Amino acid sequence: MLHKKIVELLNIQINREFYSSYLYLDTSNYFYDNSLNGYGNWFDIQTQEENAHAILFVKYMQNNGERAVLEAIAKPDIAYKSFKHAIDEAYKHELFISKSINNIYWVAYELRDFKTMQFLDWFVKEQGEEEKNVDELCKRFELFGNDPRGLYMLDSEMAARTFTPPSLVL
Ligand code: OFO
Repeated sequence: MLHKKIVELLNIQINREFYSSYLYLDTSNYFYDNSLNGYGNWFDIQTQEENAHAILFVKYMQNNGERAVLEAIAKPDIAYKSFKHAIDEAYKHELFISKSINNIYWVAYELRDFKTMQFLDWFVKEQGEEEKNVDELCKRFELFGNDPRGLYMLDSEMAARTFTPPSLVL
């Protein structure tokens, strides 16, 4: 049995993970629409990762006798003003998600819910990696993205990203 506060926060997190997936699909669309297919691919993969994260939360609830409540997913409505703006928004979003996961961790800690803390350990680490990856995306864009040849090279690099399903075993 999970505490009702944990159930409530996990349900919110499921929606946030699905929203992340939706947001990055929109970002991917934006880049494809601007012929930066490598960045489009990078955000496509991110979309798949976020979707997988949402499912992991759903599974965790199932494994603990709880049925996840699937709420409506908000419309991603950021009007990107530039390529850099789109990447910066992704970084901002990752910081928000890290905060959200840390908050569940904190509540689990207060409730001495060691099982949920252990489940969340993987996500805490994953968010650390995602923050680093998107921060690197921002920095590399600042360095090379304003030069057409630099941008072409960056975009080609982004095309190489592939999806690896999460390694977390529930
Ligand atoms: Fe779900 O990993 Fe980032 O947001």
